[in-house]
Amino acid sequence: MSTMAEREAAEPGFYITTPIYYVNDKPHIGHAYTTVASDAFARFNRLDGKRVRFLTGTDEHGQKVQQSAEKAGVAPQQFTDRVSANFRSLATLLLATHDDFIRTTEPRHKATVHALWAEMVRNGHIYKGAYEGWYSVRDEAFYAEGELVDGKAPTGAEVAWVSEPSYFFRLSAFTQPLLELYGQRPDFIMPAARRNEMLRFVEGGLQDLSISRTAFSWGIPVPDDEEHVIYVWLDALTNYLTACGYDVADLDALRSGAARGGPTAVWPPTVHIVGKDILRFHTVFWPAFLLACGLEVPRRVFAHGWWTIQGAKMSKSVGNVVDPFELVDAYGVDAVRYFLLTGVPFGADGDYSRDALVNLVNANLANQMGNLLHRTMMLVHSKCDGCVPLAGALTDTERGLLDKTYGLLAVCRAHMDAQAVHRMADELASTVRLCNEYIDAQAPWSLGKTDPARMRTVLWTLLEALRCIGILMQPLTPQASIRMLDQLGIRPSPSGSHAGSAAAPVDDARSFAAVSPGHAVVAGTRLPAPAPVFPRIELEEAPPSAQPAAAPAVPTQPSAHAAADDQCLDAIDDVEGAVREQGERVRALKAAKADKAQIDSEVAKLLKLKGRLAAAPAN
Ligand code: ME8
Repeated sequence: MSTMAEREAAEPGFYITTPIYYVNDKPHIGHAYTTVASDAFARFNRLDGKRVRFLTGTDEHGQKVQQSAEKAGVAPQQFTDRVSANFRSLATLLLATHDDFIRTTEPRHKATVHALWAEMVRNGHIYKGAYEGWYSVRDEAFYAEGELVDGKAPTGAEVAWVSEPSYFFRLSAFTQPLLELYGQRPDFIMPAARRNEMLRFVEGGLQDLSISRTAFSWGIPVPDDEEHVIYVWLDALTNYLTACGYDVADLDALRSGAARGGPTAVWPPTVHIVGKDILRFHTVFWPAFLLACGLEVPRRVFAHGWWTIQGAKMSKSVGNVVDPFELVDAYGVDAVRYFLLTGVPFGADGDYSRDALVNLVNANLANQMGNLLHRTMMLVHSKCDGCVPLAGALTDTERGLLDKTYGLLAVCRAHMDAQAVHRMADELASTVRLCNEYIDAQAPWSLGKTDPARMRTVLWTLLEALRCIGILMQPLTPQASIRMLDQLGIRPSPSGSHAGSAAAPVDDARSFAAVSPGHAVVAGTRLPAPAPVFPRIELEEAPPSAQPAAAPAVPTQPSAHAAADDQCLDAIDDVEGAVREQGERVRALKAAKADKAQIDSEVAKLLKLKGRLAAAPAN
């Protein structure tokens, strides 16, 4: 077994960040989305043995925040303290395993911003002039005349004419270096469509960037010129450096790579996860600032898509903002995480609806995963005294199922390396479906009487597949996965921690290294009594949020599942045979004391089939 120090030397660090959120307003599901996705990547890599550093936090300076504080009638610091605490609570509620929560009003951050500024001045990249042009406070962004659409920012935000003295960053000098960067590193910006957008933007040529404001005071002052506050995006982007503990004294070490062996040892970031709205700041300004200081640029910036409500942007004035606190309260954290992570392909836009959430969670978690676990556990308790049974010889069927299950880790890793978390979830869901087909085909409830040895082999195989699936589900549904692994008797080693720790629990029975035959479930292990792990969501009358109740579902698996079920029923020619089969399925589920919701759903299908039989014309 390797020591921690050996592992640190051998393993590259994995440094992942969310944007730091503006504290002008309370969090909504868009913020929850980025945090949950980043957490899934952080958890995955931690469980996969990497030294992970996961950073989130709040962006607290700038005109927008100052105006919000004025509107609330409180001092900016008091205001930011209050709103930042909401974002911190949200991260905790979502079970985010961040190692650090940075606030840009902290002294450590001011030191790093000043260090970066001084370095840019030293390298001749900053000069003083005057800015005349359009500025959007909502976007905290400057816009060229040609970018405006109907007198507004391309984002739809209001703009105002600004004319003030300003420091400038020589962004124009970085047009070529940035194009070279994009050319040499095709996966620096992902997804590819976003990369092309940025490429076109930079190919158009870059203007120097105004990096200070004088119209308000809520910001980090420019060193030696306190009339100016530093542009909030230069301030904000620097948070990724601040959190590594670097300040002015460390820049040289960071540049030469000498800091690599130090305790932080994380620069450059592996991936910045951002929404597509802030891609330009992260893939044009940020790498240019870093190049200007001779620092390494991040390895990747991944822009995910945008959640809308019935196709519209969430906005308080429309009253369609989905509150993540209410959502978690209504459905539980695992359901919310699972929906956000798998409801739409990561990178694409999605339309939020409560029905889509409920359908997806009920189809994939309650009906498939929960039911498989519950049926297996019930049988182990009723037929094997609650102990892992001893497997006999495995047939090709068992070997095929288990090979696929052990192979999941490599497949999921490839998906997660490309931030395709939805694909990882699909892989797990399709393996669960295979397991359900296997249990239906093998019918271990009947084997108990006819061939108990074979029944034990089938149940052992299911427990083993569930063990691997439970381990791999942890990044998606951490709380339910703990309950699932507890049920399966998979104990974490006392030193293995999965939350908020850079330490990689590689020797843990719940880490990904355990997704292998060498860690298989052991016959004779006593298992706890079965208990529901993935509860079914029953729709209440009122939606939990001020959102339209009848929003169309995103094109997700649940509706596809429901439709597929209906289609199957409609396409049956031999209705009588189907009624018989369905009756047997219901009896088997009852015998296995399966989940009530699952029995009800199968009974509903039976009734539907009987209805069709009754309605069929007599020959
Ligand atoms: O831009 N759909 O902060 P911000 C998906 N402070 N994601 C959404 C979303 C939606 N409808 N709405 C918000 C800022 N997000 C800056 C960042 S980083 C150095 C500074 C998510 O509070 C998404 O990640 O406006 C988006 O990029 C981010 O919240 C914007 O948060």
